[in-house]
Amino acid sequence: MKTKLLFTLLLGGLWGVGAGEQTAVTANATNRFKITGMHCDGCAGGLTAELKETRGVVRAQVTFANRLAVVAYDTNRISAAQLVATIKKAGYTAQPVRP
Ligand SMILES: [Cu+2]
Repeated sequence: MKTKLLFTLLLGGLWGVGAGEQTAVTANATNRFKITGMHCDGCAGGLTAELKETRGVVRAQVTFANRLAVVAYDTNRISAAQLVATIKKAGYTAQPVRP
């Protein structure tokens, strides 16, 4: 009984996530930002998490080794300038890297 309930919740959760992704945010742009102010991998991990929680961001990967943030996002929900502002709010400086 308990197992069945758990299974149902799990299935519902998975389905919910899938459905949400289909209707919600679609990445139509990817930008790279040079980040200054990071001191370690922890900073990069924290900033990655921060970006992933930001509305309109679909994928984010910040690496400390090359001080780079790669962000895939939905331009209907967030702009490159807003991404820079988000990174600044997290305590770092971001400069867009021209491809
Ligand atoms: Cu750090």
